[in-house]
Amino acid sequence: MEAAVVGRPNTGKTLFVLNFAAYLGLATVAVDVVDSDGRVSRRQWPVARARRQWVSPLPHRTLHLQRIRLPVAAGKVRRELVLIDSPGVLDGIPAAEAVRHAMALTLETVTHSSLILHLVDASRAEAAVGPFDRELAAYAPLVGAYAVLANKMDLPAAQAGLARVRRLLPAPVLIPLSARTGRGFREVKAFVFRHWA
Ligand SMILES: Nc1nc2c(ncn2[C@@H]2O[C@H](COP(=O)(O)OP(=O)(O)OP(=O)(O)O)[C@@H](O)[C@H]2O)c(=O)[nH]1
Ligand SMILES: [Mg+2]
Repeated sequence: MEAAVVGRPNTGKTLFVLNFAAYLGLATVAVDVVDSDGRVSRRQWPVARARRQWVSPLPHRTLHLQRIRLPVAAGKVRRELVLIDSPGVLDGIPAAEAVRHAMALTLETVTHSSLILHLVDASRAEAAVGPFDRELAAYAPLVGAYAVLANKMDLPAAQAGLARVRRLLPAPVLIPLSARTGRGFREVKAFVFRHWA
């Protein structure tokens, strides 16, 4: 089962994926990094190291698709969940070619994903939702199971942002989340299991 984790830059996609892996009990993550020519390199890293390396306050930290493989147990059955951490998508077209290319990878991923987790940064309050978010909210339910994750709920401004997300994004499922504290992870896991394909 594959789930795409998408959103604007800096919304917390990478921190969510890594901390969700830790929540599922993993100390080490196996990550397939897909480069721009489609070549895949496998890395096996402690979660803490991956966090230091891949999570950044600067936007456009993730420029490749990173497939994080997570073994999950459902009763006696062991299954694999692959979370696809994707480059953030801007509202406009950026000048830097590497960023444009990375954004295209994300858009292509969305078109063939059976499960889409859409992160927004609720702590940006009035700016929590942008044009890309609205487009994605209109399109994603046509291609797969879809949930909006309103992230950074541990920050004070996020309450206002959450209200705005509720008002502006017509998502069937909205989960308040903190990739930092783990709030909402249980609900995300239940959502993924409900839609296991
Ligand atoms: N307080 C708080 N900070 C968060 C949370 N999630 C992410 N951050 C911070 O937000 C910044 C961006 O996090 P990333 O996980 O790198 O964001 P991203 O969406 O992967 O960014 P790109 O790869 O550039 O698209 C980092 O400084 C994180 O520590 C959260 O739930 N709460
Ligand atoms: Mg990232």
